[in-house]
Amino acid sequence: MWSHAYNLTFALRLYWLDRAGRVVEGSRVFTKAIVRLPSANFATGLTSVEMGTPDHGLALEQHEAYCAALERCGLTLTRLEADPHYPDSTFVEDTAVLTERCAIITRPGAPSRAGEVEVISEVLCLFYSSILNIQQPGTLDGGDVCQAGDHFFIGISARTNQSGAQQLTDLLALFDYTSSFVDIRDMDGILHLKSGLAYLGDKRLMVVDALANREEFRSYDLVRVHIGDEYVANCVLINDYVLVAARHSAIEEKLQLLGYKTIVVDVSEFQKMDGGLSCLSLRM
Ligand code: CIR
Repeated sequence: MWSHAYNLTFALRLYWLDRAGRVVEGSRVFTKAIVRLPSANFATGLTSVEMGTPDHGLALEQHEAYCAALERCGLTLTRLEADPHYPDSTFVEDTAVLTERCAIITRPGAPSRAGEVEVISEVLCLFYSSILNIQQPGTLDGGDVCQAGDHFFIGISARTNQSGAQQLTDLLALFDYTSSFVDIRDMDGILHLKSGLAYLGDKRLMVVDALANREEFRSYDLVRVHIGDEYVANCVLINDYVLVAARHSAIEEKLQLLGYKTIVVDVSEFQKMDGGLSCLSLRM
């Protein structure tokens, strides 16, 4: 049944020739994204950092600028209303894993976030013929899932357990994707795997120093992010652009030297709630 659905799914992927004339697999072509406004009580959500209370008015402005950046990348947005029942629900990325071939609804690891998946499931029905679910006892946050071509790195974290990671692996395998686990439970300051890792296409990863020596990343070109700059590792490649967090100009310049076009987005109010650029949208 799922392989039938797979055939119905429209997958877009860029390919090009490198300087030696080899075919290089690029990254996905994204056309749409789902975003959700921060609710007025968003400062009552979960956070592990002590950076002060976010300003809701400024968060709304930053969210709008973030949406404009996504549109500049070519995405058509589905904008969801804020939901005060779920103060963390602006971080939509954690509720689903969206691939070119299927959508998988997660089971968020924080109990206060469990109900966020309901609305997202309804919305995803509009876009996907194949929607699967992570089941009990598994927990999985989308922020722990980093797609690198046809391979997925899955973080085992305070939010994503072994069962959730294994279920995701098994579901992705039905659609010819491979996966491997990256245990980040002993790492301070990294809530999710993508807090310290981003795929930049063409077998290149941006990675914090603390993850750089992991065996899993040995066959990739690494753009390293040093101590003090970790927050910028949560950048997002969308079509022709990389979204980069404000106030990290050295990394931005490094990306530009590598040939990337960058868009700087200030999400300081979301950082206060442990959120970064990737968490604020579900891209497809
Ligand atoms: C939480 O702790 O769940 C939210 N305050 C932040 C979630 C950030 N999501 C992400 O990195 N994917």
